[in-house]
Amino acid sequence: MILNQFSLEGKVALVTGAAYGIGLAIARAFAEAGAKIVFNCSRQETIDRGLAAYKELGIEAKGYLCDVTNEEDVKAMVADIEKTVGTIDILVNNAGIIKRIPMEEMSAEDFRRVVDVDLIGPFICAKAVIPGMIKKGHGKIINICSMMSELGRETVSAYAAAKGGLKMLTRNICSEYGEHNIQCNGIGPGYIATEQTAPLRERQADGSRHPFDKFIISKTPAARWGTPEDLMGPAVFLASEASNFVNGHVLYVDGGILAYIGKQP
Ligand code: NAP
Ligand code: GCO
Repeated sequence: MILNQFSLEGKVALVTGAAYGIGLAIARAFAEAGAKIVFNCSRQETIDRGLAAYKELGIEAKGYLCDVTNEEDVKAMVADIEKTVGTIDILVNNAGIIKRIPMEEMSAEDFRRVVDVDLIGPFICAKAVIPGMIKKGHGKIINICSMMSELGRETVSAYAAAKGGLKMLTRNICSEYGEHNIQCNGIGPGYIATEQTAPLRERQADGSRHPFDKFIISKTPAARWGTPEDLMGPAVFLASEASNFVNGHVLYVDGGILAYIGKQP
């Protein structure tokens, strides 16, 4: 039965940064497909917020206080998960930050921090889970990329560099570990209504829509912002056996932005 291929029954899924936003939606989808959920954030208050959200949803999730840029902490977290929950079958590198600063005003420290979280963090997390996946004979790694894995725009130089690198890290993990039945793919969300993009959608003083909000609507064939829920189905597909021969691919879930020149003003 083809639908059985989409089941995550009995799988252990680690979704980084999954206290709210895109990560919470993906973890919720995995739980509904049968997976056990583990997540981590870098602040205790976010962990607490996430645990309350999962409880509200009736999902038993385990939360870890762990900054994805801290390799020792990530290794300790993965070891504890393997001991107390089980070997990780699915890793979603979702945790991420953005700094919107014109390049000539951005410090190297700011640039480095964004790359640290958005690119080095996924490397550290993938490196920590791969040995268990090899032993188990299978694994799924999903890297949350971005429109900025393909396009640039003003003020997001660090983020675009990191997300472009994350696309290539995705392809390299595919290349290096495909023979161990590990599939590594990316999801490239379009513009999604979360806390991260809230500043781009803020109502203006006169009550009108933010100029960037109007811009994105004109650049999206779907003529709307995406929601975290739009990512649930694609994530289950890439986490399940239904995608066992899909590897090194970035699936853009963008309402058609990358295909569209944009509506004439
Ligand atoms: P968000 O609302 O800002 O949530 C980010 C999550 O990551 C939070 O739970 C945050 O918790 C956690 N996090 C941040 N730094 C961390 C670190 N160093 N270690 C561990 N956890 C960390 O983001 P979102 O909009 O849901 O986006 C999630 C992912 O999708 C990001 O990778 C983002 O780049 C990507 N994305 C977003 C969009 C969009 O339009 N929203 C589009 C494309 C791609 P703490 O702060 O407590 O650590
Ligand atoms: C921005 C936005 C985008 C989205 C997303 C688009 O400032 O341009 O934050 O970068 O977060 O990455 O796919």
